[in-house]
Amino acid sequence: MNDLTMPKDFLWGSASAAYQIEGAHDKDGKGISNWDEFVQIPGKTFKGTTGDVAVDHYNRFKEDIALMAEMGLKTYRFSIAWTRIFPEGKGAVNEAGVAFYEAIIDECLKYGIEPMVTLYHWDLPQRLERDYGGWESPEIIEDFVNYATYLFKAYKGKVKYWITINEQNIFTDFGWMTAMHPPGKFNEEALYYKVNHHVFLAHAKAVIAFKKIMPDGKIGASFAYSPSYAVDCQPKNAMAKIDYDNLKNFWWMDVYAYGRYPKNAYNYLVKQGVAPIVTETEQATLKEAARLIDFMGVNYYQSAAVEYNPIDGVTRFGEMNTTGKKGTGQVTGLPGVYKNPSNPYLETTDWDWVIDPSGLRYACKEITSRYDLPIVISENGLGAFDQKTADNQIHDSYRIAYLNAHLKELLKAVDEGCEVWAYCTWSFTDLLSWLNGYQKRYGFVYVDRDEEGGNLNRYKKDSFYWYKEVIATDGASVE
Ligand code: BGP
Repeated sequence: MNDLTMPKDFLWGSASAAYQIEGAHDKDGKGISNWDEFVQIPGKTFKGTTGDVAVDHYNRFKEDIALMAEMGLKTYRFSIAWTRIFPEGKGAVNEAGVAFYEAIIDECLKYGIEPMVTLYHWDLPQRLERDYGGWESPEIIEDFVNYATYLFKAYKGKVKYWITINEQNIFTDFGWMTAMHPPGKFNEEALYYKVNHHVFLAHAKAVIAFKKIMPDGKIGASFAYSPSYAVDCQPKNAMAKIDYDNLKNFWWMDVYAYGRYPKNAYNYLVKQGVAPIVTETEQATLKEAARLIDFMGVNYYQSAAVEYNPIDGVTRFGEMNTTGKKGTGQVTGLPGVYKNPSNPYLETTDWDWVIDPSGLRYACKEITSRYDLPIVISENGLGAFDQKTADNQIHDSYRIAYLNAHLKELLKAVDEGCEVWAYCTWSFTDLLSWLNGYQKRYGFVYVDRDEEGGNLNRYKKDSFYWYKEVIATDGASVE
């Protein structure tokens, strides 16, 4: 037994996202999202997988939440599909969609599970994309705030924890730089920063609206944080690290926490001719929201090694490993600034993601010293190939080892003075991985389906029982 534990009210949780689990893509009045359309483009997803059926959580949420209760989960983080609430992004409300999420919330509350709601986990109403280019237009800010405000009012008194935006850094990078997510644009750097600016303002205005409706509620954004290590102490590599942090990490977290962009990065982007324009009113809005947010949400999967990248060095557009064939991912970077080589001290997953438990503690300490904010770990987990045996067992000892090692570091982070409110694993059931199909599994609960389909039955993996014990002992069973 470990002598470090989490406080009694610690939110042991698990997370999901609407498009990745629900299915029922055209049921009960739901509108069409950017993802519903994007997955139809040949070559965009692994073996053409879609979330049309996903793992059918839409019809099986009671079974899934009963399993969460059996495990003893304290919080369930899920996202709301904007298109179920406002099928056209704005205008008429779809009551069936509002009722669907209310049923999920009530089911959680019935078992004493705290619902944690993400407003935007990447599925944008296609109508807004068509009408004005979605996030490319400032028009989206008001539509997002209306959508958010509607939900704050609808679920006030039932939902205390809210996440505005999931991984703004990822969906904008994939959407406007590498063309891997909708709207599938390539190397549109100025637009990428403009889009981000709109997302920041939408987040900020939603936070301000939230505090008027639920002054005691808790709100923040979830950032995909890869803390960085310079490959060595050569000054040019140390410089590459600080540039990487300013451009790839603080660019987002500083706006959430301070309401302003990091100066050196902004200056660099001005020289490149791609910096977003910030008006005085916008600046004030960002600062006001920064004063109001309650926590920094962190999705932690891996750290990044950083090295100086010559001007004729690697670009941002290397191949990403979406097949699970180890070693097929390529090194990427920003010419003249930094690159992210592999870290010789760390193992990787089959999808070439670095496994670095101590990076989680590093991330918490950086946030604590830089922002002095409470932390919600809104995602952490291992994507792996799992095998179901003939007698329906799933022996995922590698997942237990991964989560155990990360939790150990999180316990140490708390012991070292970080205020951590929640830890949500990704994910509770297996689900669709956006670009990697169904074969990259993350859940405590195995779902019997693959790229072609399946019967969707649920089976508890070994990790299910392991996490149950962790929760029951407040973390003392972490080895
Ligand atoms: C995060 C997303 C999740 C989830 C997870 C695992 O970036 O917020 O939605 O997909 O990563 O990533 P992947 O599915 O690519 O393995």
